[in-house]
Amino acid sequence: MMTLVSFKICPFVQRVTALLEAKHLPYEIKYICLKDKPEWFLNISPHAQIPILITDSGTALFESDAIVEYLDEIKPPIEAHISPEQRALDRAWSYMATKNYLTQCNLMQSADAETFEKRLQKLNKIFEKANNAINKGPFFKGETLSNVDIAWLPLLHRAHIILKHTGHDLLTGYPKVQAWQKAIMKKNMVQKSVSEDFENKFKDFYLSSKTYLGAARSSLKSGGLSKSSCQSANTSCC
Ligand SMILES: N[C@@H](CCC(=O)N[C@@H](CS)C(=O)NCC(=O)O)C(=O)O
Repeated sequence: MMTLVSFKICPFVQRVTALLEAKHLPYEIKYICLKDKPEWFLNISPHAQIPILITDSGTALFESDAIVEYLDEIKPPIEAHISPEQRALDRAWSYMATKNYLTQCNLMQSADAETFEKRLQKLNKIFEKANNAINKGPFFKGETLSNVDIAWLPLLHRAHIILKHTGHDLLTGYPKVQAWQKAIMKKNMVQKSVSEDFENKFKDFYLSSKTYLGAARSSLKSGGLSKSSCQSANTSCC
């Protein structure tokens, strides 16, 4: 069976697990601690990054883009009969999401309102592009789920958790993206693509007292956002 070397709150891992789930491919997960990377991992991961997918024949694949393309080679894409042009477009829209996973990680770690707003503007740019590109929905390209949905899933899932716990909607102003997020969140693969304790781990990391969003979370109960309660985040991005 394939093994995915993982870290619980990594969005690059989640895009791979979501695809494995969507394709019903069996796999096992091996979690590592990024702050104390084991020797065996450093030996197989050229960038010392996760995800790493160890194939059935024991080859260690790295870079989530390459892993996704490999999975599409061994089992047909979740959307059948895509032309080469359409596949290129799908990849380009997918890259737009994956290139901004860290933008969202940084945004969520912002320690104060000013930093948060500045970083949000960067993320807003891609949500605006997606909002303009979506036609009828419910998914990015219409009725059928595609690799583009899988690539954006970690961004939309994280925005959903933030809204739930802080009342802060990262997708405000982008109604088509909000509707798309709702459609994605209804899919079983979202929960299956993360560990059972994902939401708690996520909250501990991004919604702690050290972040602006964490302050929003605590003040949601007490009725208002207190900027002065923010402290600087000293953790590194996922
Ligand atoms: N381009 C890589 C990015 C993967 C990445 O940035 N992974 C992060 C975790 S989300 C990582 O392994 N960081 C190593 C570290 O924090 O030491 C991919 O698409 O797989």
